[in-house]
Amino acid sequence: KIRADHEKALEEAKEKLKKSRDEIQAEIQTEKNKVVQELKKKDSKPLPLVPLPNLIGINSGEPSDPDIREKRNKIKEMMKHAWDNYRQYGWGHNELKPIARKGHSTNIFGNSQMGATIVDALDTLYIMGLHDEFREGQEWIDKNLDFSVNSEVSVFEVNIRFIGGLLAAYYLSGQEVFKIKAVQLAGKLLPAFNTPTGIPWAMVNLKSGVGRNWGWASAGSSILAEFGTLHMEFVHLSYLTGDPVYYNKVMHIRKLLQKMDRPNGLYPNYLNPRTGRWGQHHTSVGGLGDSFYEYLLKAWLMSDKMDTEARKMYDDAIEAIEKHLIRKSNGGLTFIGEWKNGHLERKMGHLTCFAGGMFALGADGSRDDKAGHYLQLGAEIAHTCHESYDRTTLKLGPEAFKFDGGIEAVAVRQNEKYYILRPEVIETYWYMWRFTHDPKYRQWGWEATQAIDKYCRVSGGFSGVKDVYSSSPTYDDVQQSFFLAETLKYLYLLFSNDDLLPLDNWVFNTEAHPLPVLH
Ligand code: DMJ
Repeated sequence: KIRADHEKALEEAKEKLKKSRDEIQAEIQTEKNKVVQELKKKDSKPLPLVPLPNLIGINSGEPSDPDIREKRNKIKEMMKHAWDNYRQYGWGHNELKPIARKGHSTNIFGNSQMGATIVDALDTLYIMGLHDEFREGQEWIDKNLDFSVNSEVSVFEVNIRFIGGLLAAYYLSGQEVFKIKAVQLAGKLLPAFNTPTGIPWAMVNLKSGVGRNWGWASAGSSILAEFGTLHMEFVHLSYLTGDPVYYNKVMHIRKLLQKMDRPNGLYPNYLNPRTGRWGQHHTSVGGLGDSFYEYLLKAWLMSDKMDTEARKMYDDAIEAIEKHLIRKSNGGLTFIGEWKNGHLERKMGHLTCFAGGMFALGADGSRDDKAGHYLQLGAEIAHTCHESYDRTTLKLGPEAFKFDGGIEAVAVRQNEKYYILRPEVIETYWYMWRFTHDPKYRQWGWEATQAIDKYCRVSGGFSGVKDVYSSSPTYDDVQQSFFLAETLKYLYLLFSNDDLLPLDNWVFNTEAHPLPVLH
């Protein structure tokens, strides 16, 4: 058979060589056109008509108190400043360098210009009523956002920022283009799940589908917060396409995790996708772990509280976290440390501060009716994180802060003193505000707004700062896309009425993109 195939191929080659150069080129072109047509057919396969979930609370949320209105307008003005400068100097690039006034990108977005800031900012623009800007973004996405690129991207980042951003823009505006793009992109991520265990690779090449893991991760592992932060978006993708493939992928991950032994009931941050074994026994509610816990809770909320399996996993996880990682400092500040090979590191990251909001959000429905306890825990974390801001010169929080000896909520290492426009502390203020209406959360949110405007604003946008303890900080010259997606959105919501995106009907993904509850 091999010989016969070989001879047939030789015959064909001989035939081809008899043709003129032009004829051969024309044939190649015809073949190419056929492939393009096929691809188009595949892409334009219409999505099924599904009933839209209950989209309640897409309104202006305008507060009646003139002082609150003024603060909210200020936040909207900051959004406009961030957007206009990106529009002028970084349009189409992933992010903006506000001082160099040019585009910026990092390896999480691969090597192509995917307009990360546009996609991440869309729903914030919409909520703030910046409709011209929203339309500009939509037009760019329609004409330019193309996923057939030879580029290796982070599966997690693309999921939370792009798929989450596109889905939220679709639900808010009803514009089909966002749904279509989200589904096209999701198809490009699926090859990342082709591993011996079904635990996806951290990165995938959008064109070839080849996946691999970060070189720095323990023993070739995938990261808990990455493969564990796909559920919300993937459930919506299955809902909108009628194709269970997305749902099956994330449920497979869940089932696999359920079967595994957990040291002290804690989930390690690292899991090897080839062997299915844990890597180093490090556990964190901050970087590398954070949104895995968040998505267990939100899976339950997004299912209209039907997904009790997810709720149970969340309850078990936070019980172990409370037992092993949460402590009170000598000065009475509650903090969440990190577990490293059998000992507790008394250090908390800015990223970990999101947990205050998570505890409050999960209070209702908690095991043994400990709602009061978890709301209190949320308030204590909010207080600690506020202290981490208040104890700096710029009144902006450091990346990580310690609780050791006499040190309380202060960064020690020089490389942990930066603030890169992160949202987590403000996110927690907003959730605490929604659940308690204690005015201190608006006050703390306003302090942060003023500090960002004073120390991070430059004429070309907003920049992170390298040292929050220095009175003359230097800039890192990056306007992160999550500043527009999350930080400014949470601030705006903090000064809006609660009937704008009520939490009974919307669940925010980990990049602050609201997705409706699927009743
Ligand atoms: C965001 O991209 C997301 O919130 C993610 O879950 C972790 N943190 C960054 C912003 O700090």
